[in-house]
Amino acid sequence: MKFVDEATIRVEAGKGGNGCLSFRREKFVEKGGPDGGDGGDGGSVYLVGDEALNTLVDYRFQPRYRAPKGEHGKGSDRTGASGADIELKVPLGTSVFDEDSGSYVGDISKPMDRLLVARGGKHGLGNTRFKSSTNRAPRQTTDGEPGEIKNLRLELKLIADVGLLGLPNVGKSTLIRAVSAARPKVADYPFTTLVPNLGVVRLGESASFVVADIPGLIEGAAEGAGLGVQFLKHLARTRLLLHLVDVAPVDGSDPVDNFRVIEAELARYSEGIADKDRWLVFTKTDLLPIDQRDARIAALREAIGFEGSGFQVSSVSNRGTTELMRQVHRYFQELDAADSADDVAAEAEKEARIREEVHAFSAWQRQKRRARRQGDDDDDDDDYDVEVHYEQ
Ligand SMILES: Nc1nc2c(ncn2[C@@H]2O[C@H](COP(=O)(O)OP(=O)(O)OP(=O)(O)O)[C@@H](O)[C@H]2O)c(=O)[nH]1
Ligand SMILES: [Mg+2]
Repeated sequence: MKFVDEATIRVEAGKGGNGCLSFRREKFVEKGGPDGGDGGDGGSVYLVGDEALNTLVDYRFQPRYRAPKGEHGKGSDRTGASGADIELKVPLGTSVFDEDSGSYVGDISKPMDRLLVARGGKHGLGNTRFKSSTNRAPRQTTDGEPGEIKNLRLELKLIADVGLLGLPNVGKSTLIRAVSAARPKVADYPFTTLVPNLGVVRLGESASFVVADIPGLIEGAAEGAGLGVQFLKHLARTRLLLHLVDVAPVDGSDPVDNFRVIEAELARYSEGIADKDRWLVFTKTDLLPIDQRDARIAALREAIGFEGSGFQVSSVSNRGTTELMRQVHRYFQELDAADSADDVAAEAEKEARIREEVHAFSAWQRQKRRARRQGDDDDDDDDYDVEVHYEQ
């Protein structure tokens, strides 16, 4: 299965059926009254949330959907049948934009969320409707209205509570393997992870949350270097980011510089995401001699000048990993307890801002890709030809 997190589709609602022009024919009545029925309404198109899906790949293969039209009205006052609505299933976390106007249409975030994206045309009226005391034989009818036609841009942002952020090779996938049942590939070269992985962290019976491991970023990612920043959008819906910094990179690079590279790319991509709560997590602490470990890490922290919470882990020796997950869970509990109406409004505002930033960025990237291709109209530009893993 391909992992596709963006798609453009065309949805066409059905036209309403026309009203009918008809008169009753009765055996001994020369001309009966009008009996033309109304047409039926055209079918509408809805998007519906389906938690079993985690990719928009189907919409890449089949980008066009048409709801049936309403039937025309008939004689004997028979109303035409309405066209059935059609429902297109999309993964939770799908944002919908009108491709032509660029405006935001809505979000699908819960199972069975239902979003009207193209309204079916209203039915036309049969001549019966125009009967009056002064006009007993109306020849007037109306036609059904056309259905809405929309080009929609779908953008999927996976739903996770925690996002892992960092350069390639810092140990993001190893951490998610250490704390969840997810089994993303781990290797000692950059860009091992090519698509996001989700892992469910369970702490006891009822405590669980979802962690997203995304491909590593490098300097220039916002301009497309490495795998680019397109995966950052999957951090948009997280409540907490863990910024992983390797304390002893094999390439001899400076952890402080490495930290800054990620901060800069993040800020260039989306200020809203950069403003999210973020903790600093030093990884691979087993690579430091034990007697120097704490002092070296304290010095790094000082040099980085990070204000928020700081942690150290070794996923290989499982040092600090469970404790980190406990802290994350405690933090979520505090957030949930503090949730007030004000927070909800402020959160919604932040979410809207991030949605717009992510959308604008992806539109800009598409434009650049298009300009580069010049004339090549194959729009197969957002595929990652690999699998997405979601393990419980
Ligand atoms: N010594 C030590 N090595 C680690 C630790 N965590 C990860 N590694 C090693 O670091 C290398 C990279 O680990 P990954 O988990 O693949 O790193 P990543 O951040 O997911 O990398 P990308 O997917 O390329 O972005 C692998 O060789 C791991 O075995 C750790 O705690 N200690
Ligand atoms: Mg990885």
